[in-house]
Amino acid sequence: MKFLDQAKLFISSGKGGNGCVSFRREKYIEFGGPNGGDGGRGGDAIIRCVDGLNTLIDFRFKQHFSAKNGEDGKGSEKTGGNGQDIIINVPKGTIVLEEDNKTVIADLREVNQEILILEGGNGGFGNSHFKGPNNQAPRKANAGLIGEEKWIWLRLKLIADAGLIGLPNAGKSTLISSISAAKPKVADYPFTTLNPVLGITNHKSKEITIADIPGLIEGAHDGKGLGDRFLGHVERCSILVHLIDSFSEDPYEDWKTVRHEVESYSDELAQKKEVIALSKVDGLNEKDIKEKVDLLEGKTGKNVFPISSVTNKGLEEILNTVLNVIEEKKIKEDTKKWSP
Ligand SMILES: Nc1nc2c(ncn2[C@@H]2O[C@H](COP(=O)(O)OP(=O)(O)OP(=O)(O)O)[C@@H](O)[C@H]2O)c(=O)[nH]1
Ligand SMILES: [Mg+2]
Repeated sequence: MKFLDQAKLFISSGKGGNGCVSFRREKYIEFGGPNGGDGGRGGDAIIRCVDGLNTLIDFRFKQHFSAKNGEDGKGSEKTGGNGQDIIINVPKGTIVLEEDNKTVIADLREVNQEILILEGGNGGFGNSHFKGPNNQAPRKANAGLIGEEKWIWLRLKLIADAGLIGLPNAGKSTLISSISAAKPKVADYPFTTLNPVLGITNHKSKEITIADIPGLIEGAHDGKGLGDRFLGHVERCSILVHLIDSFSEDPYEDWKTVRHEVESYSDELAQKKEVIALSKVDGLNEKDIKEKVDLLEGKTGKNVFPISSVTNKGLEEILNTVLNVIEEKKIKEDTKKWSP
């Protein structure tokens, strides 16, 4: 199975053009001086963060990216043209790593942010550079410098305001499809979602981005069911919305299972604000809902919202909470930015 959140690329910058050996040949000038131009610079390899991309899917089909070589210098002092840069466009949230897939080269979080990954080789000097008092007719020119090449990894960690977590079949994808235009597959069997999906919802004229990830199971933080990779996608969210199926035999046990994975993954993730959504409550009567909500709130110490993505019950309330947390976090970050 191929995933869209990781890609290995081979990139190369361009070689510089060679300097040229050439002499002036003009009527009435017997011994024309050297006039070989310099080679052009090889193109750079650049990675740029752009809007409008959500996955690394394009790299499934193309893994090699080469900048163009600089042109060789020409006679009459003509410098060769510079080689064209290669620009690799990636989505917001892409981390660029060395071939070892561990050493981070860059973390591209802002649109238009770019990094120069490999520099093109310099062009070589043409023979006009080598003219001196002792050598009026140098036959020497430099070769252009070679470009560089290497393998790198791209890893996408979605940047969303809220992340949906929960066991498989908890109703995460149904929720995101009822509050946003995202239409992930929904089905009545576990592991329906295989790749993270981003949805955008408008609430009180504010945009909220929400990440739906595949269901988490015991051992997820260790990579079981690729869970560690999925947890990476909610690492940068302001708030976790933890869905628990109200039809479950033991909702508290479900909560603990997923919490254990979150806590084992990282402290940072564990400390994120979490709200609980008790899902699919259209199947329960008010008394049962209250009983389950009270029980979960008592045991977890967190706010529990009974919701139904079918009747839209509770969605307004949960979005209000999500929005409040996001706004609070923004205010905190802005204060940090502006205070000396
Ligand atoms: N009655 C009812 N059924 C729901 C609701 N939300 C989800 N379901 C059903 O629950 C099943 C699982 O829903 P999904 O949204 O695919 O669950 P998921 O959490 O995304 O599952 P994975 O992608 O496998 O992790 C589907 O059959 C849905 O129709 C709800 O609010 N009410
Ligand atoms: Mg799903």
